[in-house]
Amino acid sequence: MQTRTVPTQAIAGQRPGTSGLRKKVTVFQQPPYLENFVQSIFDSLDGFAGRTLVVGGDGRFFNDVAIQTILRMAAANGFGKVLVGQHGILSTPAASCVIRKHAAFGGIILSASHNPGGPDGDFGIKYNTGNGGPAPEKITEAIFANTEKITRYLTVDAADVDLGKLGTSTVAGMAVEVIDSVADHAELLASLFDFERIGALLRSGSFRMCFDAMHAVTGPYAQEIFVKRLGAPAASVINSVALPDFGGGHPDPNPTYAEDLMARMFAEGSGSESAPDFGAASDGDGDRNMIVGRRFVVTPSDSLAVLAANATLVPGYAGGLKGLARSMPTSAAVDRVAEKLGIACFETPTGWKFFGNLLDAGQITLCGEESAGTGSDHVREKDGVWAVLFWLNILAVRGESVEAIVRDHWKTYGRNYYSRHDYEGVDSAAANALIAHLRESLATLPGRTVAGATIASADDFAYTDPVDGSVSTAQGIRIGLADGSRIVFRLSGTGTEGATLRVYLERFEPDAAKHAIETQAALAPLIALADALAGIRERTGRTEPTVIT
Ligand code: VG1
Ligand code: CO
Repeated sequence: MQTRTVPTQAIAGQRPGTSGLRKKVTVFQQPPYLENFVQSIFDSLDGFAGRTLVVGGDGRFFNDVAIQTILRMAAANGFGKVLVGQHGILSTPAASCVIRKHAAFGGIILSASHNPGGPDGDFGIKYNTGNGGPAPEKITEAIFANTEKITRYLTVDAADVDLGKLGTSTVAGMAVEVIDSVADHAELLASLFDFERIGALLRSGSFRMCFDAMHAVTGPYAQEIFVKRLGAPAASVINSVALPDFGGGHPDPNPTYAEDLMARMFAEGSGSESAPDFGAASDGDGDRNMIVGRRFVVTPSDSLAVLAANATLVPGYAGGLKGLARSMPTSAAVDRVAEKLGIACFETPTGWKFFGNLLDAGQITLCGEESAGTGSDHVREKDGVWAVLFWLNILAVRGESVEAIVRDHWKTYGRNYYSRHDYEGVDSAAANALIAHLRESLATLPGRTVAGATIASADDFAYTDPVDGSVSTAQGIRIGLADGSRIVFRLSGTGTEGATLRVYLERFEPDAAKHAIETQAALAPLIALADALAGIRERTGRTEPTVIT
């Protein structure tokens, strides 16, 4: 093998965010942007000589080109083998599954997840460790440090691998095995859920489902699992052809961007024109899920709580749950379930990488985020199709509607009214100043009454990992009110244009007679308070959020 050492220079701004490095496709397309980052990943790892690397992505524009570059660099750096999904496709949870099942050293996932794709869209790349999970901050910071001092990258001269053909070939002596993108993940999911019972429900003719793959990576997974294995009618899966630009859409499963699904789930017609019983959507890389009942959207924080409360109905979790975890901005609905079950509930910073240690240590079984991510210890990523199957399994056993199950949950545990307001593409300087201003006022806020509300606590969330003791600071501004309500402010770490301000609003309502209020109305006083505290309108020039979830 002829390794080629190519001189290069550090490129500024290659620090991974909440979930890997995300930039415009046009940025990644300019050598040596991708090469520098990939070499910096390899330079931050030890002991991979001769070992296996998993590579795959969400199929977005530039995915195939980037994979060929990575294969040559993996060979030059001394990996023994690469497992790559057919056509370069692996959903994020499937990649996690493949890393674990094949005891790989780690994996590189190419995705900008819920960000739009195409030649003018976004691209992304992240490294997952041998447990199948996103690299912890210790590694992402080491990668970043390497990007700042890189002087060369290693590659080989070799032809492209045919990613369409299953089987093994070589790149400069390194084995490359093209694997079925779906098989391993589907097999794992079949071992957790009651496929017979779910299949019977989907084939019954009296239950209709609509899964919206949003022209993203879950298309092939949904076809194989829902249609082929479970026998759902073909019409149960829409937008299932994965496209490099996601059909021009924004593959973020929320009521604003999943328009097709929302139109169907809120349809007023009758018979086959009526709204299906169950709707769901996933995102670009298949790790998120949105759950919708007939004319009823399930808030992701509630969905996590409902799955936890009903987990023992599902074969894979029939033995009970070890513990639960949620990201800090996620509502405390799941905390109430943990309390009732007498198990621990951990509060972690935003991003799946913070769940890894708790899952590895066997301290938690289920975890989730308000951003439509739910998962368990079956892999080390959030898993969209898994969450949909979990809901289907519960629906098949309980025989009630989605809405009835959620309303019943509120009756038992109380309702955590919850909403997130996103202000996208805000001027970065203005967004940073807004957060800085809040940070400076933290010490003076407790005890003060603003817009009629008494503030009980105010801090900038810091987290000490209970397993390895690592500390993460500045993870979001939390304002707690005397009545238990809460507002959280943080800036997104996944965007590529300007800044995205996220404002998370939460109010607990124990009284079942007050569970039917429209969410934004129920949170109106908090929305006003958020503006009064942070000066959102004044500082960003925005009168309303870009997206409300
Ligand atoms: C967002 C979500 C966070 C999620 C992350 C990656 O991060 O808020 O909960 O883990 O995206 O999800 P941020 O920093 O933009 O708020 V995915 O599906 O885009 O990989
Ligand atoms: Co995603």
